Amino acid sequence: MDCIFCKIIAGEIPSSKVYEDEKILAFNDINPMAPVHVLVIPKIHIPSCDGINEENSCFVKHIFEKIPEIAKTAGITNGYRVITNCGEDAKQSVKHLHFHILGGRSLPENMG
Ligand code: DGP
Repeated sequence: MDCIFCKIIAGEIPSSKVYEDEKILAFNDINPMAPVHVLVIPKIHIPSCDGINEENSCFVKHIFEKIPEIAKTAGITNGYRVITNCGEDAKQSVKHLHFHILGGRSLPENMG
């Protein structure tokens, strides 16, 4: 499958890893929008939020259970924002479900 995040999971493309376990991987975004900008992805290919279902939602549950630990590991101490872009209007560019964790400074109020 020609998916850049599946290639990162497989180790075919290098990444700056923040956290990994059997279900998920967290790594630094290549184009950071904040001092801390981590992406958290499931280790199975789910194209976007639209692809979440009863069979795979355990990966999403696990991501949210681990986000506080990942944010702390990444150095965030004073709050953070979690964002996922889904589809055209949201400008989703990588078609593998991912959650952005943004922090490390006071973030703008306007989200679009
Ligand atoms: P989105 O626009 O929500 O689909 O965000 C995709 C993000 O993925 C974007 O912030 C840049 C990041 N990204 C794309 N390719 C790579 C890559 O090869 N390595 C890393 N670390 N991040 C990537």
